[in-house]
Amino acid sequence: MKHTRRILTSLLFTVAGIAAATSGCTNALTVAEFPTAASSSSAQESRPDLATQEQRLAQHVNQYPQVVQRYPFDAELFTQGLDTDGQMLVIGSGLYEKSTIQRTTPGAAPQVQVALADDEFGEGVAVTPAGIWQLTWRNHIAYLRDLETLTVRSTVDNPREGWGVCYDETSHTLLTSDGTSTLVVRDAETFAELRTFTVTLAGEPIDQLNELDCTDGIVRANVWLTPYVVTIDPASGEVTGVADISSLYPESVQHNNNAVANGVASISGSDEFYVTGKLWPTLYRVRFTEEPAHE
Ligand SMILES: [Ca+2]
Repeated sequence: MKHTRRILTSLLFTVAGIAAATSGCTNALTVAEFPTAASSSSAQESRPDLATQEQRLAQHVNQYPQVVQRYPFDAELFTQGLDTDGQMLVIGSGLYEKSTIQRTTPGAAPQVQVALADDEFGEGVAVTPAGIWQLTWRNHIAYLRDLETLTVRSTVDNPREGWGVCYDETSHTLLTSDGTSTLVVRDAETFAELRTFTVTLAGEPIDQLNELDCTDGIVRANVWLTPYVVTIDPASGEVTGVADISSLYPESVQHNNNAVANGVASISGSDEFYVTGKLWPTLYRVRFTEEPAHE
């Protein structure tokens, strides 16, 4: 499996390099979420090199997923958001003309599914007492949806790109990512920005933060284009753990550079998580351990 991981990692470096060189290309999948396209030049200059960042993350890996259960998952979903309240599963998917949000249970067909407008690109989702938040990538809006019907209750402006979102019940706040190393703490009912902080590993920023999970005051984030899920202390912004989930990459997507790991949802009342990726045919229930799984 280590061999497979090296191949995958090298593939991801290559993809990132190609994307960097061809950010004006018309392949929607390739440019989707490519972070420099809408960033200021000054922000770009201070951003870490993707390959260097992936090497830094690899050096700090100290967690691995142990699979508790596998469920079939809709491989048509370009998964951008995954959350659960312990019973229902809420899944947000992206791509123009294909974005949806659904509520379901693991392994089951959608109970309720709503399509976004064709010109909207859906991103992260978060279940809160007030409803379900769903971000859009560059539409500069976020939706608060009804918990049951998923119909839109309110629409708010978001000048940032929308990537990941999670709800921290201990502080009753949202956390959002925008593809940089910055996370934004927000009012969970109004979406208003309360504060921002920078996520760092050994003192250096970690960029490309994507899908998020908040549980017990701890934040986890997929790092885009990598098989890594970082654990973050929101008080300091420091990365306190790096999980390597490359062992979960399904065979069917290993040729697809866009089908990266994306989606982490802690299961309340347990130390387990749902984990999946874009276009993955499998949803995993895992717990993170310090030892790689024996295969
Ligand atoms: Ca999540």
